[in-house]
Order: sequence, then structure tokens, then C-alpha cells
Amino acid sequence: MALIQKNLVDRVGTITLDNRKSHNALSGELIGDVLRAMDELLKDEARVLVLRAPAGAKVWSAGHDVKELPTDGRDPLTYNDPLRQVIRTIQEVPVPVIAMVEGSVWGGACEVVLCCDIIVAAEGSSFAMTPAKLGVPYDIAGVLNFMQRIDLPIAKELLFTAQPISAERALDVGFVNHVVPIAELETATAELAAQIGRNSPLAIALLKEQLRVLSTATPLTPEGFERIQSLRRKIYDSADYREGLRSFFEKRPPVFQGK
Ligand code: LCV
Repeated sequence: MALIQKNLVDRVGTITLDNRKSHNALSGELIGDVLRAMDELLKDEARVLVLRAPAGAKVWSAGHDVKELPTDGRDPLTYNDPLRQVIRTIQEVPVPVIAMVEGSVWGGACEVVLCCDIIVAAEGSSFAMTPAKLGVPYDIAGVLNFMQRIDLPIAKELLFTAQPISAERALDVGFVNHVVPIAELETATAELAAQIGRNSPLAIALLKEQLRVLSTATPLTPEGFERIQSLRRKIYDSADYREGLRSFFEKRPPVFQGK
């Protein structure tokens, strides 16, 4: 059973995350459905993609499926993790991807939204970046994505506090494009998508790839990369990482010991 809905109207492809029982947690299964839908819509010559939750959703997505985070000493966010795959796909598909957001967005889902090309959020929606709350050693590509979209002091506050911020604050700090009343969310998104769909798909595909390549040209030495990976390994091998996940399942605040 698909955990998403898909439709294509006037070359605008819409993918609706629709796994309500786990608040659209980004499980491998749900992400697999999203990737297949993106592939099918591009084959049907969609010129814009919209990623959304069902109308009225209180939670856009609860982030990475915590049940799928390994606790046996394996890296929880490797290159082939479904979350990393869908984020790279959003960044690399040759059409603009618009995140149409209502409700709360958590953890890895914040990065998914941030890596969409344009974000239209409803008043009352919120964004929480949660690695520090769960004790998760976030991966380098993910941190770079946050840095690309959010000024460093703001990114640090959001990541260190792991607290939700409002759509209005997200607009102020520049990581959403528009905040609109919930009743106007679909219309505002559709108008934006239609404007883009009337322009040259070839020129837009080139512009998107130019912006991706030029914005990700970040110097990272092999030594720097290895050093960060060794720091991450210490964390996903730590008691704190296991405590973070255990506290989530036991529905209690984590007690981190710093080891
Ligand atoms: C699996 C879930 C989830 C979930 N996974 O309903 O960025 S990182 O590094 O942190 C990254 C690794 C990441 O993205 O981690 C996930 C970060 N996400 C969060 O911290 C959000 C966790 N979820 C919540 O805070 C609440 O579920 C919200 C506020 C989204 C909704 O609260 P509400 O009271 O409406 P429940 O908490 O009762 O959730 C309903 C069911 O969905 C499961 C949750 O375990 C519960 O399952 P059970 O009914 O079996 O108890 N669920 C929620 N989020 N990310 N499962």
C-alpha cells in the first residue's frame, strides 16, 4: 500500500506524504514510495514537483523513522540511508521542488524541506532540528545543507536547542520563502508552480544545477573529513546515543551523561 499520494496537473506533479499513523515518519518504505513517485512524474514530464502532507495535517513529518536508527555501532546516517537518498534526489532532479508545509516538521524532515528549492509554509507551522535532542551524530552532508540555507548563528541555535521555531521566525531568518494563511497555502503554492511551469524547463534545469554545484563547492580536506567521521563514530558508539533513542521509545526526557 503506497504511503504517499501522487498526481500531475498541468505539468505540476504533487507528492503527498500520507502515513498518518506514524506522522509521516521518513521510513525507508515511505521514502521508497516518494522516490518512485518522483521518477514517474519526471517521466511524465512534470516541470515542477510539490512535496506536501495531507490538508489539515498537524504534523508534516516527524522526521527520520527512529525505529530504523541502528544501535549496534553502525553509522545511523550513511550515504545510502533513505533520508540521504531522498535529499540528494531533491537536490539533483532537473526541476524545482517546492515544499508546501503545514503542521510541524521534525529532524531529518527539516533537512528535506530545507533542501527543496522553494518553501511555502502555512501560518502556525513549525520546524525543529532534533539531532541534539536524540543524541544523533548528524552527517556532514546534512550539516552542510543546514549551513547552506541558514546563517551560522541561527543554525547553531536551532541545532543546539533542538526546539521548534515558528514559520514566521523561519521567514525572518530566511529559510522559508513565503508564510501564508493556511486557507491560501494551496493557492499560493499552485500559483508559484504555475509561474515556474510557464518558463523554459531547460533554462531552469541548468540554473538549478549551476546553483547546486556552485553552492556546494565547499573545501573539505580529506583530513578534515576523516576527523569529523571519527568524532561521529565516537557518538554513534556512545551510551548517550543509545540513551537518546531509548528515551524516545520510553517517552521520557533523555538523561545524557556526556559519554
Ligand atoms: C518513528 C515515530 C516518530 C518518528 N519515528 O503523537 O534529525 S535527527 O538526527 O534527530 C534524525 C535522526 C531524526 O529525524 O530523528 C527523528 C526526529 N523526530 C522527532 O524528534 C519527532 C518525534 N515525534 C514527536 O515528537 C511526536 O510524535 C509528534 C510531536 C511528532 C507528534 O506527537 P503526538 O503526541 O501527536 P505520538 O508522539 O503519540 O506519536 C504517534 C506514534 O508515532 C510514532 C510514535 O512513536 C507513536 O507511536 P506509538 O503509537 O507506537 O507509540 N512516531 C512519532 N514520531 N520520528 N515513530
